[in-house]
Amino acid sequence: MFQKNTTLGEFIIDKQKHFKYTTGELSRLINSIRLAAKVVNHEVNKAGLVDILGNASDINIQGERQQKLDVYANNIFMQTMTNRQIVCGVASEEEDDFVSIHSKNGGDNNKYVVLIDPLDGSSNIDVNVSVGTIFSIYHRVTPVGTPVQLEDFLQKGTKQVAAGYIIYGTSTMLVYTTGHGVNGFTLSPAIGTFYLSHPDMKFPETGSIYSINEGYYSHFPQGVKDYLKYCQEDTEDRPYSARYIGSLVSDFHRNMIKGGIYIYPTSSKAPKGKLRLLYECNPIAFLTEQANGLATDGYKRILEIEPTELHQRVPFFCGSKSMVDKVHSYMNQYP
Ligand code: AHM
Ligand code: MG
Repeated sequence: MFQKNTTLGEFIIDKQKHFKYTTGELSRLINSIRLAAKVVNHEVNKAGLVDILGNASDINIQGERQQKLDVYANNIFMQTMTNRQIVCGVASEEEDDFVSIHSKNGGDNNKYVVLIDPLDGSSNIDVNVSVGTIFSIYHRVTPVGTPVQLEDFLQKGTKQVAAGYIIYGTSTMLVYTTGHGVNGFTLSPAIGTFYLSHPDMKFPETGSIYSINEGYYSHFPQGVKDYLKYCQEDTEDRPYSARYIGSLVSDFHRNMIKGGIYIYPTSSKAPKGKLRLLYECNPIAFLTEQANGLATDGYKRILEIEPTELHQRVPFFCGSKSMVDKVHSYMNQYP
């Protein structure tokens, strides 16, 4: 059992023993994410002070306007991965295509690819509300030493080696899993070190919070509408509380700690949902399952969806087991 004053650096080294025949490559990779997170955190915290607010002129692949900090965070994470040459490829929610990374020293032995959403929920930046970074790590499937291919990124979520997020909130935290539970580390701003603050995080079996953008109610599938009515019924343990930040990492983080459900369903306006399978749903689903929760598309496990494209969208239901089971019972009435 770890002391609460264990640093993330110490924790990563200790956990290396989970990986048979380890070369330390995954540890170095998580360390570099830790480093990039600190740089981005510094910039996010300055957002209200410097002239970094407002929209950059770029429109991303999703057709959405990028905020300047999105661009900044994307550059920092991409540069960290490329310059440190610890992965063979990176795909970012902010980039059209994946990037293949060649080792300058001719090694080309790196075996991991990273998929990243560098700054999720960025429409919250200019109102001083929490945002996050989400990452997902896989073993490449093509031969080491050759340029990475699309198939290295289009892997089912069950194949993830590690996943996590950084939440830039009232405190900055890094929460991650390598398939052996979920652990959360809080950044000490004075010292610049992440300390283990939330060991072995677990969703409560049930909860009383539901998080969904209810403004789109009239566009939702009937199963979701019926479930929302259930949440609002006046019984001994209901109505539930509605809490929606509009920043997936923050909504997820709260629900994991307090017990709750997050839903971004399909709608008549967004028939495939909004969230991206590879950059948002798979990593959050891996964390959810490692924390005893459930993550589905309303019917089946997110982690078993076979990806067909880098920027694929899926409906997303995730949270405390009994709450996700309950919403399924409504969804299954309209298969
Ligand atoms: P983004 O990747 O463009 O930031 O969008 C993802 C975000 C999630 O963090 C959040 O849960 C959701 O979009 C909010 O969407 P909406 O404003 O439609 O409720
Ligand atoms: Mg996003």
